[in-house]
Amino acid sequence: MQNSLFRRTEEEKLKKEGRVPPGQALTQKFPVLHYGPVPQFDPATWKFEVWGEVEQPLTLNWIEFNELPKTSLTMDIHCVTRWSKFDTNWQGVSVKTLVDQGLIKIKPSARFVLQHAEYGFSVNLPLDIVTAENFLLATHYEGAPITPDHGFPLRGVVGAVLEKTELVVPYFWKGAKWLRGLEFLAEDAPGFWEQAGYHNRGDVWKEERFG
Ligand SMILES: Nc1nc2c(c(=O)[nH]1)N[C@H]1C(S)=C(S)[C@@H](COP(=O)(O)O)O[C@H]1N2
Ligand SMILES: [Mo]
Repeated sequence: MQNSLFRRTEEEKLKKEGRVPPGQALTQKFPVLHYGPVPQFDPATWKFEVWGEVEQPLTLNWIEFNELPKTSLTMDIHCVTRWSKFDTNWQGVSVKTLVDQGLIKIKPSARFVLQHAEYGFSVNLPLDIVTAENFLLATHYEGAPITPDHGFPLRGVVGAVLEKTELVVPYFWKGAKWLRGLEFLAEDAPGFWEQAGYHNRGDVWKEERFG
């Protein structure tokens, strides 16, 4: 963690505002964290799929995905390895929009969602988080396409939306980079990091780091 006077002054200010969760420190960089290699993106074969507890499965190619209405979100993100980044801006498609537009019709039996990414990576979240405003299928970070090591062309992002502090705030691992689909589930199923010993819920403010 860099320790410039600027970083520490900024961190003090955020702490006074009650925005720094326990055990976290401000970073002004953007660390890269993932298991395995960075996958190649081929727009000709890339597909985004939705299946499971939905009325009808959905498949969108890269062109179709980019025609969906986009949303912009500013949120704080908190990595379980103890760095936090504040006021990060993301652009992409919210699941809420897909539901509102009737593209996804969620069955009443659905309670959880698994994000499926390249190389079989997965991560689970409760349905109410995925359909809330703090969850985004993100294509852009700070106005530019997400870089390959941060998840290009699509990643899930979940964080604290400032106006929604009453929501559970999951650690940043709960967003899958190189996202390829969403599976709606009646029963919870642990994802990659959850199976490796991380907490199933991962609430930042309760410091739910390990299960
Ligand atoms: N596909 C994939 N997504 C992933 C991971 C991973 O290993 N594979 N790691 C998660 C973890 S542990 C973190 S902290 C964030 C890191 O995102 P960043 O590299 O953009 O900072 O990605 C999450 N998404
Ligand atoms: Mo992480």
